[in-house]
Amino acid sequence: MSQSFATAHQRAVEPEHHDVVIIGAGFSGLYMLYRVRDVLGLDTVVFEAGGGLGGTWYWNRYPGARCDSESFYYSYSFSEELEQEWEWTSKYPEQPEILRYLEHVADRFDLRRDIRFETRVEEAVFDEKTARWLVGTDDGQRSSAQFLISAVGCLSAANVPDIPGLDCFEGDWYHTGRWPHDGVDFANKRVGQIGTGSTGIQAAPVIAAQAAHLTVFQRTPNYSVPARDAALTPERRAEIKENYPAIRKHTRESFGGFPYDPSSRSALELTHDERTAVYERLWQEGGFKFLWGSFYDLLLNEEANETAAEFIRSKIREIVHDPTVAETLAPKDHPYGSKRPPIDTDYFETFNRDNVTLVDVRAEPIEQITPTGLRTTAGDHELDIIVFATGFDAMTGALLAIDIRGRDGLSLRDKWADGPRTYLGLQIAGFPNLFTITGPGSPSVLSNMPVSIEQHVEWIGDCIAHLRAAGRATIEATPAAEEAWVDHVADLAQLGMFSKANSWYVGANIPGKKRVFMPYVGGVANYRHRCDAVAANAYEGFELSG
Ligand code: FAD
Ligand code: N01
Repeated sequence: MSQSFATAHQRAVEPEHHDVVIIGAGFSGLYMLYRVRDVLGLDTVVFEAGGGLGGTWYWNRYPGARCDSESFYYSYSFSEELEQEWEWTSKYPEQPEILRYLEHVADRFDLRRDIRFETRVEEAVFDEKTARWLVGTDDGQRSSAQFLISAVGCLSAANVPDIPGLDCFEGDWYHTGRWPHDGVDFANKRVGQIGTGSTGIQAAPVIAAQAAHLTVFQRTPNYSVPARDAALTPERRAEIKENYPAIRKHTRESFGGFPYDPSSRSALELTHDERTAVYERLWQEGGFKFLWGSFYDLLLNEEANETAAEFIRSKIREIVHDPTVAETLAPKDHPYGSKRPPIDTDYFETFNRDNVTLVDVRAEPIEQITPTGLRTTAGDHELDIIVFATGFDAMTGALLAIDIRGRDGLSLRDKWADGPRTYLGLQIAGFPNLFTITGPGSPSVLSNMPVSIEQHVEWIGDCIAHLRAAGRATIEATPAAEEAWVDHVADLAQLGMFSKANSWYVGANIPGKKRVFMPYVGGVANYRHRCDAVAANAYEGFELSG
């Protein structure tokens, strides 16, 4: 028996008993709590490692942090009253506003009383005799529950790369996903930023405007399209509120959870000039419509994709004055959209500033951090502050940080050693009554996430209600259903552009992580229908017992 399994059983304290334990109090955990406590009437507790609620929006307080789904659909749809009373100020609100929204949700539905903050779940063991989960937290407590629901987030386990010398750095360093609550003063500082993903692209323009000097260390250049944020006028807000039922229906029945109709045209059926006119219009409009609303085949056909990729490169060359810097910023080694595409506010323009330097760490790799800065193979960069915009151990990192043991002491870490295996991204064979909101094998990070989160929460809530009504104690994915789903997810991933990049979708950003494409590429609407059909068909692929 493993050390951890023994530890959970041997903790001296008597466990608290609940119907449901939820791990995490972000978008997912908050709605899950509402659903099982207020709709189903179950005794529920949420454990949250952070000092407050909000998940992503609690932790990511870096300069420039904001959403890139538009606020009117980057929000919950489950309460009409909530929808009608909340006023978003802009298309892409900044982190404080999104956090305020989630705090409002928690207050409105009186959620805080069942959330234990600053409480990290360290282990969870399924006790076969009682068919209950035994959950151990870092405050030494243990809890038992019939159902264990993971709402730990796909992008919550911060990744600080193991660069030699960080311990000896005499300046300050920060990871964007663990940003200090009272901010960072960049005035008169020489700042180094490692990373040019969505986060780095949001942070660099804001840091550059405050710091004495910003050096951006880029490993992979990124395709980015302007966000063109704008305030929402009272008329626009009224129009959105009036149309909410249709907007929400649209998002649920769409491919990516966005309320836009995908284009029915191929990029290859237009002349070069006609196509460029489409790209130009969407570039001026800004946001994700460039990807979703231009041509249907950008993520399906490499030649079509290249037309969009080349358009973005041409824009980078137009914006950035120094041709060498522009060429370094222009991505050429992966298709557009094969890595999570960012949108930005003045990212490429930032490299025209006198106080900004771009360092290509593929040409001159980082060797080490020194007491006074960062050394690449080409020389030393003196720095007062290092910002790690280096992303997350995505999709599996937060879940596997917990020692989870299913039937016969089976460890989830062992089970997933060669990549995550789930049925529908919702359950794992060998781990009865454990549900994973936005788990690997579901659309999750390939969608506007609140749509996928709500779908999972509602499916799980309905499933628990079904079990209780039917007098069943457990539900568990069968190994055969899991196997078939894993194969299906992998087959779909081969079809488009996604397998053509070293992205965090495949775990390529974490040294040693098995490369497996983790999200489900089949789209939000298909996926929803599949989950609904499984439930309607007596939970096909699951075994219900007890
Ligand atoms: P999270 O918000 O990550 O919450 C998980 C919570 O679980 C965290 O608070 C964490 O502390 C807690 N937790 C984890 N492990 C434990 C443990 N062992 N014990 C206790 N607590 C634990 N998505 C979009 O669709 N559109 C966007 O515009 C968008 N913008 C984003 C911007 C940023 C900067 C980032 C990082 C992500 C963004 N995302 C966006 C993705 C975003 O993560 C989701 O939209 C959503 O917020 C996820 O909610 P969640 O509750 O599932 O997870
Ligand atoms: O993380 P990332 P992120 N040496 O992994 C580089 C969501 N999000 O925090 O590409 C040098 O994308 C790494 O290089 P490479 C969104 O889903 C949304 O930016 O691996 N560089 C890359 O440039 C997003 O996709 C918003 O070669 C290293 C960067 O660090 C997800 O969160 C805003 C390195 C990491 O990019 C993660 O985004 C922010 C090393 N050792 C985030 N290790 C919205 O606006 C890593 N890098 C919605």
